Amino acid sequence: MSFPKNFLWGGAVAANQLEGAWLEDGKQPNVTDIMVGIGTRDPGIKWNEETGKWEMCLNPEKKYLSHEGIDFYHRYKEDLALMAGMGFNCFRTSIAWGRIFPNGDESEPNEPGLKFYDDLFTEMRNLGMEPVITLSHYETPLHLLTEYGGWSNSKLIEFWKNYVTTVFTRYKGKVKYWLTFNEVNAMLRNPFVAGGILNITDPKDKNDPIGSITQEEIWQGYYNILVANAWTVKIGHEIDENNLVGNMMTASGTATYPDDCNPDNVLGALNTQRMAVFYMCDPMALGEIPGYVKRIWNENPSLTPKMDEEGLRLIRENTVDYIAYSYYRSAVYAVDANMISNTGGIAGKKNPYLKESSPKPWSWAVDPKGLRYTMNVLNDRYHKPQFIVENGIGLDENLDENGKIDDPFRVRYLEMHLKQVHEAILDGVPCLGYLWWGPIDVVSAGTGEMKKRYGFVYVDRFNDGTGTLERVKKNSYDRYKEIIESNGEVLLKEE
Ligand code: BGP
Repeated sequence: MSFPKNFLWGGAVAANQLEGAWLEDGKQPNVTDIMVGIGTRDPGIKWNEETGKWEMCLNPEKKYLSHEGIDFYHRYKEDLALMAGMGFNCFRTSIAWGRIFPNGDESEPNEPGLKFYDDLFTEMRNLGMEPVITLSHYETPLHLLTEYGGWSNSKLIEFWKNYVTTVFTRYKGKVKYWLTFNEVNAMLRNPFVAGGILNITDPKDKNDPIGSITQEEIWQGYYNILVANAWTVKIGHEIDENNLVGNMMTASGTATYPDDCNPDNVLGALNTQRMAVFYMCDPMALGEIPGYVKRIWNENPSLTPKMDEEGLRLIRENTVDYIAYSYYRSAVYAVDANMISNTGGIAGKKNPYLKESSPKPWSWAVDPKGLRYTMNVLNDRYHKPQFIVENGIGLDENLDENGKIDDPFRVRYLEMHLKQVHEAILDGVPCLGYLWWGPIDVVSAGTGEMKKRYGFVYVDRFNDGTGTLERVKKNSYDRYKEIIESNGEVLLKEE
């Protein structure tokens, strides 16, 4: 009754949310660098009538906290040591694509960027942590959007191939676990950030770059990303047969429950699961674009992407080695519910059976059993190893008068979810590991603030950009350490 031997325990972060140094050593902006919260529809670009192009134009009234992040770029040794102190045997972060190919379309990589990750991965390995590396965590170089229209343009597949070939070659032997595109299945609801798409030819509202993205562009981007994903698997295996290449889904939408047994609610819940998760995960994991996606195209022929035999064959023949995903909460579908979504996944109607949620204004429902459900559904469907690469809770926390943070709710959240992970493993789900999202406080993806803290380690930085950047262990730090040290046994014994 414990977790599997060699279970991967750790935490996950993303370059754009913690590195800072946003324009250092040759890096150029990526799509998230120009947003304060990817949930906003207000990216820092404007249409230039003279050039007929979108240009970066940051809003001077806004605080782009991610530009300095928590200064991980310069402090990663200290931070990784803190992670190793909890006993992490793996650590997930991303390569900021724009550190390697600043504009995305260069043919030669930027050596200082390559060196940074070389040193970072060496440090992880020295500390006994297996690197788990996301190739793009909402980090498409901005130039690829403003110049090419982003992923709706098939040229990006070539740029991407050059990028992944470069990093697979450079980090051969240092990195084994790779993830392609973070939460890329969010692209239907967030085509600018998750899809990396921009309408550069005929934006219908020049004050609304995101609203101007067309459905045609989104579906073309979907196909191009599927082809790029397949190329990544193929190239990854060719360069190093030990590489394991996974996709990365926001899987919260898998746990979409029908409000009741009304068949319309049951079918609606199924449709939500499909259009939130499976429409993207099926082709990546099974090699086939599902019939209900083709139906959308058949009924609206202009939405059918340009596809070719070679691309479809690649998709068929190069499915991912494992399914990686984030899970934050479940959702309830009802015909009349507003199925709102954000970085936590889909929400929908309030679930009366769930008593807890994260604090306002975020209010993400806490549903540990939803994780067990998700793991089982994904296993029944894909029969592939799974990797939970994000789970966690964001709380508004400040140091108390003794300079400490007591965070029992985070501990409970962690324990409740891990118990359900264990149940799912007993159910037969092959689970490679569990990574806590944001083991050190980082800038929130959805809202761009510091105030929403996930860490076992507190970082002294605030929404107004002030703070000493000092790191302080929260009380939860020692509990996660105990859990990891015992390979989960302390948790299970107490039942
Ligand atoms: C996921 C993202 C992460 C992350 C997390 C928490 O969607 O992959 O980047 O930040 O959600 O979301 P938030 O920071 O908005 O609370």
